[in-house]
Amino acid sequence: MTLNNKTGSADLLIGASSDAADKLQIHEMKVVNGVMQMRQLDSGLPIPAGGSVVLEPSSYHLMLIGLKKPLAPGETFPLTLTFQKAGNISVTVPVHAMGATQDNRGGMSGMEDHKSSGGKGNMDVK
Ligand SMILES: [Cu+2]
Repeated sequence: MTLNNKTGSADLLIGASSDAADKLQIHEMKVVNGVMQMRQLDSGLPIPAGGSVVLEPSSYHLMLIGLKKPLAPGETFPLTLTFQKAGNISVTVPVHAMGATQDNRGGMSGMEDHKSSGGKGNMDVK
């Protein structure tokens, strides 16, 4: 999933929610001392003015905590992204089969190349 900011001012992804899970967290994955680590971005994910940020497994992603029901590959589910300036934007994301990066707390979104429909307002989510 790619977040495109088509406005002239920077924005911040400050949260996300979905009926599919208890809560969603914005995570960053990076290699520290040769070890892949994941951490939650407490202050949000900045989207530069006129720029874009890609959500993918090896980088920034949304983590679904406490899935309400199992998500099967091929299904889609709705997601609401909350931006500091653009406000709430609803998208529909597909579920992909996952590999070893899955942990037992839930699933990840932003895996692979999400082609999400929807997106209104100034922030375009694809
Ligand atoms: Cu994560």
